[in-house]
Amino acid sequence: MKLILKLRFTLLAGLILNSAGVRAEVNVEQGYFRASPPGVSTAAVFLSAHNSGTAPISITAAQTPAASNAELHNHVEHEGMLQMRQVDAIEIPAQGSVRLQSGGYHIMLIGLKTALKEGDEQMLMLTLSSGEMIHLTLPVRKIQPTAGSEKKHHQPHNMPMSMPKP
Ligand SMILES: [Cu+2]
Repeated sequence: MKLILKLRFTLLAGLILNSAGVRAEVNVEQGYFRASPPGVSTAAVFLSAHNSGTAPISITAAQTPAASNAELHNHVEHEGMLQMRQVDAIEIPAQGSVRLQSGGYHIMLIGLKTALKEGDEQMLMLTLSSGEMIHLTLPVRKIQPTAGSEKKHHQPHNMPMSMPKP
C-alpha cells in the first residue's frame, strides 16, 4: 500500500514537472487551415513548429472542432508517386523546426463538419509528447499556388523536412 502511494506520487510529480518545464519550448507559426469547397469532406492544416528546448519533442495528436478526425500524415514517394501515409508522431528536433506543408508532413482533417471558407478562423489543438497541449486559432487560407506544376513535382520531396535557423 505504501509502495503504491509512493509510486503514484512520483508519477504525479513527474507530470507536473514536465508540463511546467516545456511550456515555452514549442512555438507554432504560420499555421493555417487550407480552404475547402462545400461538399468536400477532407482538408489539411499546415504550420511551422519550433522547439527551443534541448531535447526533441513530437506532435503526437491533433484535434479540431471542424472535423471528426484529425490525423498526422506524411507524403512519401512510392514508385514515382507521392502518397500520403499516416504517422504516429511528427518530431520537432531540439533547437530546430519542422514544417508541415503541401507535399510533406501535414495534419489531415477527415469528416469535415463545415466548409472551410477563406477568411474564417478555426481552432486546432496539438498534443505533444511532453503531455502539453497547444491551443491555436488559425486562419483559413487558400493554398499558395506554386509557380507551375513542373516545379511542384520536383521541388518538395528533396528538401529536408526541417532546417535549423541560420
Ligand atoms: Cu493526408
